[in-house]
Amino acid sequence: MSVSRLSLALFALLGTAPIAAQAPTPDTSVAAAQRFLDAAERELAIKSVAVNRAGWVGENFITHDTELLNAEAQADFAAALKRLVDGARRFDGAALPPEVKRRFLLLKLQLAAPAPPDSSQAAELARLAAGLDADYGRGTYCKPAPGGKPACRNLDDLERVLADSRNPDSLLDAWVGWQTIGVPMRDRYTRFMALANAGARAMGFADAGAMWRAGYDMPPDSFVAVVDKLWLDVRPLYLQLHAYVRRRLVARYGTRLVPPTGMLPVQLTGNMWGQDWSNIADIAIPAAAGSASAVRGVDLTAILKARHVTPHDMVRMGERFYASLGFDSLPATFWERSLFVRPKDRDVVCHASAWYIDDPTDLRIKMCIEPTEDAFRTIHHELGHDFYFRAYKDQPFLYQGGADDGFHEAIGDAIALSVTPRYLVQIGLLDAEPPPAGDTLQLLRLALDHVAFLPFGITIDKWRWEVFAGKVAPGDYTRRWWELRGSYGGVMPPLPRGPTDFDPGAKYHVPGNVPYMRYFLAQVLEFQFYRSLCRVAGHTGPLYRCSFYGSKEAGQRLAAMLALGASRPWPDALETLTGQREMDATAFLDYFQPLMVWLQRQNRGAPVGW
Ligand code: X8Z
Ligand code: ZN
Repeated sequence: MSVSRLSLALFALLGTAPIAAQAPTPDTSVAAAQRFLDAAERELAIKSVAVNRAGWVGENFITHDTELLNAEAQADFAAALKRLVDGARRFDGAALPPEVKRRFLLLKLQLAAPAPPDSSQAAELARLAAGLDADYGRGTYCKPAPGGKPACRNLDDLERVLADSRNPDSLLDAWVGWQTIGVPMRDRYTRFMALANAGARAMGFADAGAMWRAGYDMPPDSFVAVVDKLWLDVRPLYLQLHAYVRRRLVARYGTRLVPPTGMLPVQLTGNMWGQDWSNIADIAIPAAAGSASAVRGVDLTAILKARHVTPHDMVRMGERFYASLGFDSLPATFWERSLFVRPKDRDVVCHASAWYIDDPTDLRIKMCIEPTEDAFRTIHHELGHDFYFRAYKDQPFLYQGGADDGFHEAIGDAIALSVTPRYLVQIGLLDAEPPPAGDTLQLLRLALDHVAFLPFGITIDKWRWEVFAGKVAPGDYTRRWWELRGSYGGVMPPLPRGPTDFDPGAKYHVPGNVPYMRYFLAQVLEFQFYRSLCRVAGHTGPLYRCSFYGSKEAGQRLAAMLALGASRPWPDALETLTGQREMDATAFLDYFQPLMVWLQRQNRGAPVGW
């Protein structure tokens, strides 16, 4: 039902005669607001299925046509949403209960890039969004081969070099090569942002970044203060890890490549973006005298490779974890429709994602799975999204979301923290649990992922918020990107970057327009969730040894929070699971406490910071 027909019907119900030349007073009662929202939800629920299907096909079979079909579906949804948000304006200032106001806010926040008022600009925005996303998926780095066809490598190939090669020239080449995919995106991204900003402004937000910050049940300034405080709480641990890893890199590559008191060259971190250093565990955890392999932590990647565990097996293992908590197993369609392996014959966006296409059960993941620990954890991450989708599927449409987006990202990661050595023994991937003497280096392995991620997690949207706010000119995008990567994380590019480079475009969430602060929040929240679930499961002893695998009690507690979806402000959801109403980093810091002590000892007398 269209909004104009709805308001006409309401007017007829009231039965008052219009006064000539005077606009009728709209009904802004609570009941009218609820009816409006119910109708909006019905319309959006239908339209969202088309968006999901087009999005799935657009990312899974990248062609000229699927890109346009994706853009059309997005534009159609965005136009409907715009009409609804405009219609909702008549309730501005009406005395409405908080839960109704919350639904109106959630309505405005449905799209990360809302349509601008001008319809041709709205179509342009949808095309730019679909095009940038597809271009990321198509991205390859081709090098002229002497006398032959250029040799092209996709992101998987280049990421493998970053993870496995220890040859500085190969690392530099792979890193610089991948950044080239960003260059042609810069001007389109600039235009994309201007149009998204126009959409956000039409809804009363200062810009799209301000709109993103409005989704956290607190005044936007307070949200920024909470984020900054969390970062300051975990920063000392990061500084210790950074200093330690820098010394290990100096030992490996020498001071010509690694400045002993400076920043880490990103191409030496084992990861394209320097966001996860677990691929250089071999460098960080040397086979020095006294550290027998049994105390050097479990190398899950080596195990998965040695045992020839297939991508399908890895997903089954993830599913079994959730089933052990009491969740229903995944439907047959999940196995039929998901993508687990990069297809050889077509372009796809391989960046891992989880999908809920339509009611009641069409859940999927899309991932190009390699036999690595990183992928194993990411599978649990993606399944966390799917089990969350299913848990809140009976909520009204606007409440079909995480308590906030950080919650959505944290669920599967909290589960993955239960992938402990003991759990690997339980599921038959490891023959025997390593002795307690191995705990610290096992923690170091995890810190190379979780602790290293923190400054990266915060910087992406610190950058985007500034860019959306118009504080950075296009010629300075990449300069500012690295300034923030440097000041928060002490990570630097291997070569000077120029004004036409667009390194942010080489990170999926920028062309994909996925807000990123969610991952920083998730990094903190997942430890809060995990600590509570461990307590419910009756765990005693050091937190990092806990696995709540098989605990139906933990499963019930988790399910109760998931089922709330976005129906309550996030502090209520957090309280349901943890008894706390605030995000705090104590669980994170408790978990890594023994490592902090060890790192401080290792770093004694050595430079810390940059
Ligand atoms: O994008 C993701 C997930 C999909 S929601 C794989 N993550 C961030 C990233 O890869 O940059 C998970 C960790 C951070
Ligand atoms: Zn995710």
